[in-house]
Amino acid sequence: MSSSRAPSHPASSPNASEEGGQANIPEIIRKKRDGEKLQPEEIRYFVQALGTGSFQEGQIGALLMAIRLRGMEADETLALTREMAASGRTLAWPEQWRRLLVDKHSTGGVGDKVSLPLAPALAACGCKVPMISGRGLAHTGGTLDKLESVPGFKVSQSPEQMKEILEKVGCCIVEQSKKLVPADKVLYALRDVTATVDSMPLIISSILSKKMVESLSALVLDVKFGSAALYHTLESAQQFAQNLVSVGNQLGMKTAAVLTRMDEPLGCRVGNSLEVLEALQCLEGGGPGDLRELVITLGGILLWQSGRADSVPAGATQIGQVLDNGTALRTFQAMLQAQGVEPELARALCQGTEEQRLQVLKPAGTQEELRALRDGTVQQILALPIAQVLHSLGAGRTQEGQQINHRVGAELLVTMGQQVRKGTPWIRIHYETPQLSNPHRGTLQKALILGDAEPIAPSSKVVKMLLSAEESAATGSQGERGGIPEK
Ligand code: IUR
Repeated sequence: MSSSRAPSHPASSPNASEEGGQANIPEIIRKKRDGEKLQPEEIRYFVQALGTGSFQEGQIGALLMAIRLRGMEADETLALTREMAASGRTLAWPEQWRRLLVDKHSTGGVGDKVSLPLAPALAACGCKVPMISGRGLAHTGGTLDKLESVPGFKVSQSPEQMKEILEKVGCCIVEQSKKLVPADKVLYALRDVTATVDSMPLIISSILSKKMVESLSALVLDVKFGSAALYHTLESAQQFAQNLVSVGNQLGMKTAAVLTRMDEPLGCRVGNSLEVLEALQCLEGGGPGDLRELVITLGGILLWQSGRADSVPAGATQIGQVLDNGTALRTFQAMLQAQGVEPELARALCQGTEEQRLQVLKPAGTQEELRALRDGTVQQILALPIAQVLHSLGAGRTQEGQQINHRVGAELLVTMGQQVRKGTPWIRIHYETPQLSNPHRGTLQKALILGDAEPIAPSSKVVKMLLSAEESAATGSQGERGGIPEK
């Protein structure tokens, strides 16, 4: 496999922020702090300096905050994305894979384990999925953290190992590394601890630099909106999705986006190892309906974009078939093994009973159920307070590199629209140290919103699709849910 490598030293210093041939880093920070536009050379200098240690951590944090507060213009974001992608190697694949290379990425949610079933389902349909994923950011969970709850799973894979796994299995899920998008590895971890996660140019460059390095043919983005998402309103998420789709297309990937609701958790389980268990249910053709719906919708779009299905619904049907007939699950098992999991453990997880799975994933020491405080119909189960409590119980990080507890999590015991009686258990919290406290219990109780309305059926989380420009032209318009466009 061939690959290209960026120069390992910063380019010549930018004129505007140059002092006697030395780049003046405080000047780059000052410019962005004061709302000025950074020049492409300054952006290149910044990204290349991340790899050489010439920026102090405090300076990186300051520039991130300046970008968070002042934003970036479209061409600055595009330049940042390209430079981040060029900070490491670009993956190059056999020519015959060209149309098969697809991937999905989400902007982060609570209980969002979609990548775990989706990558093997796509591989089972003949695609190649070289997924470079992320860890938890802020209160949201990360695919890599979920997979690391499986003993032996190695998220760190070289480009050569990725190619081998793609040849054998069809999909892999790996982390950024010194070789792969190293600039994102540095910035991703620092954003998480400097309150700069929710910056549009930083999110766009983080997501699309990883995808650009994968040399994809087609990409679908799951853009979340709602009280537990980075974007709270449909309008702001749609604006963001349009920017993502536009930059993705400019970078040569057929890019589509789906806008999905993130007020309640996706599925019924939140927390790393609990989410692996739920992903396995989905891979067996079961599991919560909202999870399956999102997996088959995103997969359907990718199969259609890559020419493996005549329409999005036809693609969704294919994904449903490989979930139902066991081929996606067998592909997941093969991926676990290829990424370091002992064959017996992978078999116990993928072919075993729930009990055998729990022997591998080891539940948390303590489990406690909270009960409904009154009679009523479940109107909402707010994901944000649940995620915040789990984060403070050790499911997420407050410092870079911090160890997390993969066993911390929550199981929802009621569903939207269900009628419950006072005293009905509605959530089971899994924890160890720190212990669940009364303030935690109080916060969690506020997450269950009960009303007096008649029971209602849960509504779909998929609200809207934005297809790439080329596909929009082919289908006539952006697709709304319920009117999934035919090619
Ligand atoms: N996923 C990423 O890879 N990067 C981000 O910034 C977010 C999600 I938010």
